[in-house]
Amino acid sequence: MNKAKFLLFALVAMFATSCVADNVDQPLSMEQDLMYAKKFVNNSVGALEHELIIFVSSECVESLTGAEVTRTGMSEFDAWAQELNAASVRPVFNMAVNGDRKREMAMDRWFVVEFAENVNVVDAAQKLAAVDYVERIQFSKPINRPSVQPVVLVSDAAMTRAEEMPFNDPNLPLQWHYNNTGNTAIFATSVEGEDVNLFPAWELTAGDPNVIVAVVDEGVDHTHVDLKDNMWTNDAELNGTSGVDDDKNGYIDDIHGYNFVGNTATISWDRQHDSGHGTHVAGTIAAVNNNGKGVAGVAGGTGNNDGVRIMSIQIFSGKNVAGPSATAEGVEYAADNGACILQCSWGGEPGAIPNDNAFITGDYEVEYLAFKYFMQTQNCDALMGGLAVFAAGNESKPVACYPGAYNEFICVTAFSPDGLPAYYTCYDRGCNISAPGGQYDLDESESGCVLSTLPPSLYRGEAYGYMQGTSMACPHVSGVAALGLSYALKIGKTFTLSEYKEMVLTSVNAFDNSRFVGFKDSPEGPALNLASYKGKMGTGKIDAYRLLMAVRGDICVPISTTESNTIDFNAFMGDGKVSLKLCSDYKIPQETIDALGITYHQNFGGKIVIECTKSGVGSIKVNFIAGGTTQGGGQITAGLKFEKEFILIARPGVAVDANGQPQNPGGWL
Ligand SMILES: [Ca+2]
Ligand SMILES: [Ca+2]
Ligand SMILES: [Ca+2]
Repeated sequence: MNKAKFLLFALVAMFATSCVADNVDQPLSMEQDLMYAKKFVNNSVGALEHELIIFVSSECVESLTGAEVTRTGMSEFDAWAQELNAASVRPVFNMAVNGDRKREMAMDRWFVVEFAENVNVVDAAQKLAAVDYVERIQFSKPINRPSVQPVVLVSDAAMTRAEEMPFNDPNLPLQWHYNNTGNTAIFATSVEGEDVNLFPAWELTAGDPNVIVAVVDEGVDHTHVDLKDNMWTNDAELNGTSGVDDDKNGYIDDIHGYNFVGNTATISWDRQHDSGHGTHVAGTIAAVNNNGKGVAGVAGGTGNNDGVRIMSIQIFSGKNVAGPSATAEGVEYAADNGACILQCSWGGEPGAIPNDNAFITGDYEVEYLAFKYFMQTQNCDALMGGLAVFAAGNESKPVACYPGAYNEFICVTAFSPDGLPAYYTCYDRGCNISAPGGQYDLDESESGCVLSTLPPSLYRGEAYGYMQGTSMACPHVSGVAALGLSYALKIGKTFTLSEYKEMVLTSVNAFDNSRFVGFKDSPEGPALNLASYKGKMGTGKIDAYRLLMAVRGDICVPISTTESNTIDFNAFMGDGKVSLKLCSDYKIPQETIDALGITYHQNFGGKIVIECTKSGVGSIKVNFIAGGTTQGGGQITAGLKFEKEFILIARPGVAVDANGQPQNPGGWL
């Protein structure tokens, strides 16, 4: 039992004793105290004082649904509601949509009780715990909202040398996070290739409108010139009657999502204390590509209305945050209205709550149930479930924050343009994968941060700007995951959620451990001791092209542009221990030789040596022989010969083998 829980228990016991005289003839026994305490899902520290969330026995669902809070017909509950001046009781979840499946998950048994004014919620909960058919009570504790300070990109600062770029968005050359050329004007210690490897991926797909990503965040500026065409649109509402729930999904006039803070279809993004966080995150996933305007998004299409779609699930507004039941409702809405990826750049403080899954699934029961429902909902033909992606947190602690830390969500750490951990990123426990989150340079210049869309109405008409954070890394992973699903739709593949998570988590470039020595200076706070980050940033750095190759079923072989590579292709076949012989003949297309700047290649005793100079992707066809032998020139004397194509991904750094382990350079000699 942790300390917070213990304190609550002590408090509960005290209240139990003090209210005994009013309600029952006999003092409560120790057993009864324990029974009541067991009904509390979480502790009350920081809880909202105008609501409680309750889970009731199945027999009273009907009485509580649609009833006035003091006239449910259940006398104990009505008496309690009258005493506390409760204002309403309503179901948390929308049972009008997918009701059967929700009932199977007991989602119909969760209710929110709201009070007319603030009450002592511990007192209220304690009294409610005495009601038999109230089985569990969750204190309503809002999550922390992310704090960021964007730097606005003034419009005439846009780059003009976009002609060599795959798309014509004028600021795309500044988006190092998609294609890092090692430009030291962007970041003093920039390293080529430290990006999500987007350009070769875009040659295969740039999105699909059937993939809908729910941005759970501040409201997304759906009027933004570089976002509006990629907004999810509820056509029934768009063409429907104002004030009427035209599609009968339980929400009136919800055209691009819903505002779960204000419980209104009016999504907002420029209230006082808004930062544009939701709009920035949305732009990374799906700013409209190739429209000659602003920036590009990871899965923003090719300019032919073919980007993935953004649904705005607003849970932050100004200083206000949606409580747990409204957040749960938002996640449910995303599942019920077509989203297959949940983009969540927020969470609690790392270390403030124990990162143990029983705690998470137990103490945040109503939100967890909504996430579980989302993960079990199929909205995309390519994915049998829903993928939830979270930011790890910006407190530079060796632990991720909840909910990202939970083992069914993908939790994202951040690296900077030098390919090293960003100075603020959380790491280690609960962290699964890394992506560019950017950072201010030592001279505090901002171009090493992530460039995306901002609401112009919040920034005096400027529509683009820089932000740094794991919040900015997270949408790179959601965006790449959305791109992978777009490609899967294109080539007709379908994956289970588990398969797809594995593919995302392993479609990475390894961190170069040889660089994790000494200290990295940061523009704020203490220098990073790099050794403590070694192997703790997640599986590696997300690579869009690799994910597309994984979707296709092709094997990627990482090679170094700075060291000689001695590649044992056998290690990439089967479990790496298959008895195969590599034939001496192999083919590297001229295209690949040019793209990677290959200066040397040769077969030496069953391994192929490749030396190259440029970051990029290419391919090689090698021949294996099963159960036979070869003579010189690749002639088979026995056995079965087959050809296999591998994808080569060239990046600077240590040459690694199939397991991401450093090779022994020169070992073939
Ligand atoms: Ca509606
Ligand atoms: Ca309507
Ligand atoms: Ca654009």
